[in-house]
Amino acid sequence: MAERFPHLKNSDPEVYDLIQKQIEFESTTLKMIASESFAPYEVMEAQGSPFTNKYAEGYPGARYYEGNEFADQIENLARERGKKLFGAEHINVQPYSGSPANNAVYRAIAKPGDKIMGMPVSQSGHLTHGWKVSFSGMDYTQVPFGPDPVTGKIDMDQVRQIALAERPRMIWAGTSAYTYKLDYAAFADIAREVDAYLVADIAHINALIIAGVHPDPVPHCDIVSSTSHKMLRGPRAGFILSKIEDRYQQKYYAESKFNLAQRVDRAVFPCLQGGPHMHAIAAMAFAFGYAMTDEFKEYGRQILKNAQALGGYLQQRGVALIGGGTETHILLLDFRKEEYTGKDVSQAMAKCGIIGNFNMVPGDTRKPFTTSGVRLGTPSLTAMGMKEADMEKVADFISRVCQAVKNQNIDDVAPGIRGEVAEFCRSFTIPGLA
Ligand code: DSN
Repeated sequence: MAERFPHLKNSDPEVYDLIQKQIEFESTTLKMIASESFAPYEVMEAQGSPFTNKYAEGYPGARYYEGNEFADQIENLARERGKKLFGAEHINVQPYSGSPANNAVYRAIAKPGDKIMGMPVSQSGHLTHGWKVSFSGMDYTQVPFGPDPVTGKIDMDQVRQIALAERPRMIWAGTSAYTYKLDYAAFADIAREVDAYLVADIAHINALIIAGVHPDPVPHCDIVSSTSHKMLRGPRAGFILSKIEDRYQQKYYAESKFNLAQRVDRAVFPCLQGGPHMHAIAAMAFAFGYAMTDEFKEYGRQILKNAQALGGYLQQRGVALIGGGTETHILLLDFRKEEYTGKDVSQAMAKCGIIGNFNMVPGDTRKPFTTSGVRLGTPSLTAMGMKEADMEKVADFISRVCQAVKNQNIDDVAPGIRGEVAEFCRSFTIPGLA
């Protein structure tokens, strides 16, 4: 295989060296951060293409710069593929990432000060769903809901009661550390009952939806936002799917001449962003095309199978899980009853080459910077080609780390486990790295 990054190697060995180190790191560790996977070469090639040079403020056919013949074509290709992939009426592919996409969602359907229902970060939600230190919690008033502290599952009756009492302008159906499927039909019934917009944030679970192993939010929601990286394996960017017409136009936007799709577009540009990242949009076009293949759908199904197999093997080895397993790509290891914390375990895992993150769990009494949980996901392992049987080995590594944390001898055992993990990883072909 031809040498990669030859120009960088010649002109900037310092940057080249760090890229090589990252490749070595990613090739020899178990990447189990639930929001990561492996982008294929094609995504990296498209992102490294001359589209990175192009200014294209505006939308296809209506740009504020000349020379956009091919930029228009690539953006239209991404839009057509994205709409087809998700069965959406409208798509905007310009958001720079997930948080800017969600910022645009607010601008399209809410006004500063409006009440919005979302899950706090400490209860499996996302920063942009109204968390106090994010723009979303500063500019809008979060009405929180969250999983039951005992079961770890959202109680839809409770969601309905809160919505009826608070009458929010919008409801976020989206999570970043949740192990159950979301019932979008039930969310939609509640939203309609209180005249709220329903927005699904599917950044974490889009491949599961594409693979048909998670309910599809598109028929039920006014807007669906997402990133195109994470398990979708595209560029680090965002996109927004929406209906064209606004079901609440008369109620909330009677004075506006713009429908819902137009308001989403105007919220992205010119309200929040300038020039779109055309290199990311080119990569998104590829990623949407790839996500329509049988190979990708099989990957989506296998993510779930691997997460469920891993959950089973971990519990056999005495590692407790929130909800006793998973219906998604995520496992939440539960250390609420232990003297050690989620942070202790995630740091110990990292010493052994198993990369996850410490995370609050439902009913957590510890602080966000220590936590009682560790969040793990299976997209990256699945992209490497791992199957259910491989999860036994992964569970074995993780349970040995937990035991070492308990025995307070992690520094003694870490080098040995680290070596075994690296050897195990080398037996797989890693997309985009091999
Ligand atoms: N920060 C991402 C995650 O890890 O879940 C979501 O944006």
